[in-house]
Amino acid sequence: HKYACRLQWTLGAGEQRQLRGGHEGLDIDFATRKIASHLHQTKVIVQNGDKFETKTLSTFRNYEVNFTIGEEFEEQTKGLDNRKVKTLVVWDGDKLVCVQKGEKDNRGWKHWIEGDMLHLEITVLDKVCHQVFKKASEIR
Ligand code: 1AG
Repeated sequence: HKYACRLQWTLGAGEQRQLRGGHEGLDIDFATRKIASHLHQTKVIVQNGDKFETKTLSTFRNYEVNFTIGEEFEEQTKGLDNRKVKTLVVWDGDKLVCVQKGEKDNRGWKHWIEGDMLHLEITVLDKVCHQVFKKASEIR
């Protein structure tokens, strides 16, 4: 984890396994849920030591969040559910684990890599969404 690298990954529709209700758990309206659940997303992660810049890109909306491992910060989930949360990201072994404290309990995500695949598990309340991204490119 100690080197600088830029990784880009793509998520195709159908590679997202959702135990139904993740969007509902965040109070996302029906129309937005319909669009969001069929999106192809691209995840761009730039790591420089403990610092991460992440971008989630799609034709519908983009979401960017930057963080430093072990440093809590205020995250505004602009364009997602538009809430304010206190976010902390740490390493748990080879998993990047994020806890988002706020109005919604048990909220956060985990990232890990298996071969050419980037996994993302997003949780809110008792809902879990598992996304699997394929590696698109790597530039060092
Ligand atoms: C995230 O990734 C979430 C990134 O923090 C967005 C992925 C899924 C959507 C999450 C919640 C649903 C809320 C609103 C739906 C509306 C629009 C969907 C737009 C999706 C593309 C941006 C964790 C980590 C970030 O990778 O570093």
